Amino acid sequence: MKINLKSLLNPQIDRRGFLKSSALFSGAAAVTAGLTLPFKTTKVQASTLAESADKEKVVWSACTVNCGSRCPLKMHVENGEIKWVDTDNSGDDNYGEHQVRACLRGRSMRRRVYNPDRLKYPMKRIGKRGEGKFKRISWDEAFTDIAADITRIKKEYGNEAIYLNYGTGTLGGTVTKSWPPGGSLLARLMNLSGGYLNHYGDYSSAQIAAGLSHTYGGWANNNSPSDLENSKLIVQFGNNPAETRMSGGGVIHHFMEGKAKSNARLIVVDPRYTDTAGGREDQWIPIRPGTDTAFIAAMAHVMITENLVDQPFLDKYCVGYDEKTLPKSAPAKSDYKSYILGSGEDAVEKTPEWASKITGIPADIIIKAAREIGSTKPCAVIQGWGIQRTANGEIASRAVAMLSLLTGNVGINGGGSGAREGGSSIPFVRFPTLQNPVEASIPMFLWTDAIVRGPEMTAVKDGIRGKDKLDVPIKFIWNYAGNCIINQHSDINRTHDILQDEKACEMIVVIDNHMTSSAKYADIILPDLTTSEQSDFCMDASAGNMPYFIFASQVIKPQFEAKSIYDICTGLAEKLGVKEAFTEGRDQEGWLRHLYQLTRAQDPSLPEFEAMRKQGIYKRKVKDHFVAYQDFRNNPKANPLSTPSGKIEIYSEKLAELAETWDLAEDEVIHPLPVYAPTFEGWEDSKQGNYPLQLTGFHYKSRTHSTYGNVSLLQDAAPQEMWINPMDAQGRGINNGDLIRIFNDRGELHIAAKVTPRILPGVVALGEGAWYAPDGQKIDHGGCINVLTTQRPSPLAKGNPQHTNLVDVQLVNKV
Ligand SMILES: Nc1nc2c(c(=O)[nH]1)N[C@H]1C(S)=C(S)[C@@H](COP(=O)(O)OP(=O)(O)OC[C@H]3O[C@@H](n4cnc5c(=O)[nH]c(N)nc54)[C@H](O)[C@@H]3O)O[C@H]1N2
Ligand SMILES: Nc1nc2c(c(=O)[nH]1)N[C@H]1C(S)=C(S)[C@@H](COP(=O)(O)OP(=O)(O)OC[C@H]3O[C@@H](n4cnc5c(=O)[nH]c(N)nc54)[C@H](O)[C@@H]3O)O[C@H]1N2
Ligand code: SF4
Ligand SMILES: [Mo]
Repeated sequence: MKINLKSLLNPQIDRRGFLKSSALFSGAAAVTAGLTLPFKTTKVQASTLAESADKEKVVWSACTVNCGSRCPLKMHVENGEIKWVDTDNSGDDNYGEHQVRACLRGRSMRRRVYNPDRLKYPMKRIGKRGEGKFKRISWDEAFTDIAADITRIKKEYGNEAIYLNYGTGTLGGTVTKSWPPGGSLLARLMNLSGGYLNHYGDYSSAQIAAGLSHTYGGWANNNSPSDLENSKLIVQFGNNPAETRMSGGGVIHHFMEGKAKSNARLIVVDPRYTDTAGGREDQWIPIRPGTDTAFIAAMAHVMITENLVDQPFLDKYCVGYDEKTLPKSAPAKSDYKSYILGSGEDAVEKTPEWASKITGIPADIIIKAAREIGSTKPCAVIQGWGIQRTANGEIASRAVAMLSLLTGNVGINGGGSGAREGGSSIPFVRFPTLQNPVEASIPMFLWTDAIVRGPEMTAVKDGIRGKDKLDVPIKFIWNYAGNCIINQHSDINRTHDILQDEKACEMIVVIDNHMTSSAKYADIILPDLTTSEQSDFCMDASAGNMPYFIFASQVIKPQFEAKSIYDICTGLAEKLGVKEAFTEGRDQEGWLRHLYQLTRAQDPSLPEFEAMRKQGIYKRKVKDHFVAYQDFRNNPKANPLSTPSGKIEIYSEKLAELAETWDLAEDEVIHPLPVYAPTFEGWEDSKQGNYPLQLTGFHYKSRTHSTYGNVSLLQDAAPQEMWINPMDAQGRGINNGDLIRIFNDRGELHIAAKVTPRILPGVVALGEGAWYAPDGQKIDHGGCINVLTTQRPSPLAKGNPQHTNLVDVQLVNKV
């Protein structure tokens, strides 16, 4: 079988070109793709995996990046060097016990381990922040300097000035786990040394976590994707698992298997024709970014006026659908139905014609979709996180759930809640990181603000938690396995300016494998081991109904002078006088054995430690699909939700209270109902200012954020380019492949254009995570979207609206 690599990574719109997911992820497909990658076709049985004295040995490792999946890698080693990489090919591959096959990124791990960008030694900055000029220092000097700085900053400002920045590069590890910050070894180290300023929320899901939690109480769950085998209709909002949940263990595999069994129809709502649509969809509904709430309101209008709503469900389980179930504190006519029918406060009827103008979706399509969703049961409504990584993402996330509520699909097989896919996992005892004595916590997105104006930041204006306001600005940043100092945080040029002031944030320590753009802003760089150079337990991420975990064993010796995070923290603990408390007398292997022993004590059916090391991956078949809120559905009195009312809150009293008490700008909306509200840099704004195009971002198969971004083979297979509709391109004289400039008041980048009808006119799109490559004139040539994004946070979560941007585009050069 000969498969073209480009077709693997770029499934065609054409149904004939459609590839089944198992082919996409099959080892055979990748190894015969005619790559120059070090892939081979040799089959290695699990039983032969034991370390042997032979020239070649095969060791189980893993890919632990934050892509929403988690994959075992089988590293083929000769004379201490990784020669090639393959993946899980054990068992008979029946669905439910299927092979967890890595995607092409994981399979190129060798190219990250031996990358020319690899950090080799501890280094100290000698140029300006960002210049990338460093000198080599010893580990002892690095530890001594860092410990001295921690001690000084603690004394001058207190522990609240020491911040653990967001970083998800090793999210999947146990010892190496980099996020949440409180789960990392740095947290353990700092907690033994007086604590640190924490953050809450994440760049992934801040808005949905803050928004949809008011509907369902706590983190909103959804059915496992395997349960799609019971669905008749699937509606995906801003969700692209074919790129964002790749691999044999990921959501896309369960999604494909489930859909194949049920033959459910599929509607994809997205400004882009995604790879998930890619021939699988029955209908693609392109939509203007940030306008889903209007589309949903209009569908609600159709469902209400055509009697398609599940009134008994809404009466029994929900608060505030109509006036009957409004809480006492709510004003008259403040229910959802009144809002839709135009008898509420704004007196606007949310008709399909009204929504059509806002969303760009023709009214007849809105009507047809509403009828289909309203009359096809069970219907699974699922949202990705693209829709909520926007300026009003909190509200948008709540709006999507309305479709599941209006149709009574919550808590049943084949239905769902409208949240992101759920799944099951195997409970695993985590590294104990101890209690943080510092109670203050900031929204993760506002760390740059906390450097500039920390003491001005309050609970009601900036969402500070744990106290009413911050007392000190951030003075020290730990940045472990993260590229959010620059590449992944919004408005790179603003961040650059903030970090130029060495009296503001006084110390930045970056712990990474590669010389990233963030590392270039470090005062001290510490080179970490890759997963291949150490042992760790690695947990699955979104595993449908087949949870698993991986024992990644050390494959090769540490490269250069790199040290593991465990040894780095131990070295620092010694300087800070807390070594014994930190290690408890164990080394990394000792901790792995200890944590696994505790895990096995709670679940003796798990294999023993050495057996686990040998078999690499442990999978568990779960018979039943996970159905979110099933207990609540079956008996709401006995199993109330954790919302204030115990019910599903369409009208949230808590949000009404926050809307009253929080300090908001005029154009910021917190509302008890999921109402449509225009936002800054939204579609309405595009009609007024200098920037007529909405720029939306997406997570790209070429990389996991920025990780793997320096593997040239992957860059070639799925190049960085900006999507633009032929209508927008024509007016600007742009043809496919031409070099263009994308710009707004915050920045400018130059990149090739992909002229394609796969995107709605008026909207352009760029994959996030490309490596920032400035030319000294503030123009980026790497295609890093964050030179264009804003640091203005969303109203409720104070989260990153990184998919909400206005830009213009011009031709630079013809190809
Ligand atoms: N504009 C825009 N920006 C975005 C997003 C967007 O959609 N649009 N998405 C946001 C989201 S959802 C997220 S989660 C963030 C992700 O942002 P980050 O968490 O910063 O993710 P990465 O860019 O992958 O950076 C991970 C870093 O970890 C390093 N790393 C990998 N493996 C190891 C290891 O073993 N040890 C160490 N020490 N380091 C390692 C990598 O080299 C890399 O520098 O980006 C956010 N930024
Ligand atoms: N290959 C790969 N996989 C990844 C990652 C990666 O970087 N690379 N990152 C991982 C991480 S940390 C995360 S958080 C997830 C991110 O997962 P998501 O947030 O779900 O992924 P995105 O690609 O940002 O957004 C999904 C889709 O939303 C669409 N979209 C954007 N704005 C709107 C809107 O207003 N309305 C609608 N209806 N659609 C909209 C985008 O076009 C995109 O196709 O992916 C994970 N998986
Ligand atoms: S990037 Fe994700 S899907 Fe690809 S190999 Fe790594 S864990 Fe698996
Ligand atoms: Mo994320």
